[in-house]
Amino acid sequence: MQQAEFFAIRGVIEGFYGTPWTHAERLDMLAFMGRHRFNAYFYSPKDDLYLRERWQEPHPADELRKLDELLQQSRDANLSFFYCVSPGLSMEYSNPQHFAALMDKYAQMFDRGVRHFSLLFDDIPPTLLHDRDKQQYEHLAAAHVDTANRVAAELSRWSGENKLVVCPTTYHGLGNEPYILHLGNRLNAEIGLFWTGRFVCSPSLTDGDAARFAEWTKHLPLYWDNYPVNDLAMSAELHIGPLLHRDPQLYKHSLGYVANAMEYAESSKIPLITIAEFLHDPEQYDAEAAWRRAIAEVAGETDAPAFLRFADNVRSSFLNDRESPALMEAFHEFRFHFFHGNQKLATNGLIQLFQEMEQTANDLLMNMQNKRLAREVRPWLVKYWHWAKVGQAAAALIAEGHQGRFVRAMYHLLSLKRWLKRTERLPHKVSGNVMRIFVEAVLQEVTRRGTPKSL
Ligand code: LOG
Repeated sequence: MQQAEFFAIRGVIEGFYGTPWTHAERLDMLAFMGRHRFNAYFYSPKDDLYLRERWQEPHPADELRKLDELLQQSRDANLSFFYCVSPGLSMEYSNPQHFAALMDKYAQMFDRGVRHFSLLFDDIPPTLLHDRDKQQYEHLAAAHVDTANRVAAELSRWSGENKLVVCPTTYHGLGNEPYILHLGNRLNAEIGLFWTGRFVCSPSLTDGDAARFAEWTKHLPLYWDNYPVNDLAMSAELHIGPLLHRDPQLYKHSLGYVANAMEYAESSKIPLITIAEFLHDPEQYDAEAAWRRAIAEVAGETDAPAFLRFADNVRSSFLNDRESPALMEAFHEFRFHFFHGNQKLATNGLIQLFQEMEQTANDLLMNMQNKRLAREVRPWLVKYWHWAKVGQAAAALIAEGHQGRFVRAMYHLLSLKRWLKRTERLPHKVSGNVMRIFVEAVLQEVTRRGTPKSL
């Protein structure tokens, strides 16, 4: 007998700003999702014109052909394909023609076999835009309730199988804000309601918050978790760390969980595998172990050790502020031995550490087997390589200074400053502040000791 699932909906949403996945990436992602027992894909790239900006226009023929292939692939992978429309930038909710255009849009997909639909009202102006709507509705929430309930009614006339999920305009918070209270309490009970938790990007999701949200809105939250997405202000970060701080009991008050992915399809698979493990057995979920398995699968067994060393320095996100734990540990050890033990050994260890770091970066930059992954993570790897150069200059400076060879120390100091400047010009976030703090400590020490004398 099949084991009962914790979350009824286990999905991925292509819901980021930025370049949408290519058709090939999507097909590949759907197969990947099937293998990892996700059961829903939400088709909603923010920059697909026909889903948002030009929502009233039907999809052109070549797009429909691709959609047909996606639908077939979803069926093969046992996934519900959720077709999502975001009309809120321009829709006049009280205008029957606009409503008809919206239903025509859904009908285009219904005719091709889609039975899962979504109506997204995120990231639109928070008030009514059109005079006619202002006359007809008290506020935005009233317009959204009316529209969503009418869409649901129409969809259920087409088929009893049809399902609708709505993303509210207030999609984060507690669930007792005026808009969501109004919407939740009047929205037809069968309609799913997205929620990102307390924040747009919520550092934690708790069962207690979920229970209160459900009490206030009369809907179990359908989590729209903004991880691993790294769009807009997060674009310098590569979100390949494991899923963290999602309450193991979350499923008790939840309709499901949907992860918003990165525009980097291949890299997204790493956190998505950890998410799949969480969804399948939240109570036994072990983030580190899941992460190692994920890296072995996506990077491949051969590259996994090097990739792990690199990835340890791109863990940081709103989920995790413990960046570069292995490097941090190495710095603590160096400090201890340098000040309380054998300084030469300590310095040699440091030199070796940064040489290995450069070697890891070079190996991955030149020889990674997963070429798509290599292409996506390249800017972060280049930054990692630069930090290795900075580290080598700092270690050489310490070694020469320690032995009283001031001219050589001076050379390494200048080299350190040059590499640091080059490195800090690269916007991609690698190693958070760990390398920077280390280098600052070295520079301070040089200044304090006045070594070389001219400084
Ligand atoms: C968007 C989402 C975007 C994400 C992260 C929701 C419901 N909507 O603030 O498309 O990828 O934040 O930037 C969002 O989260 N709005």
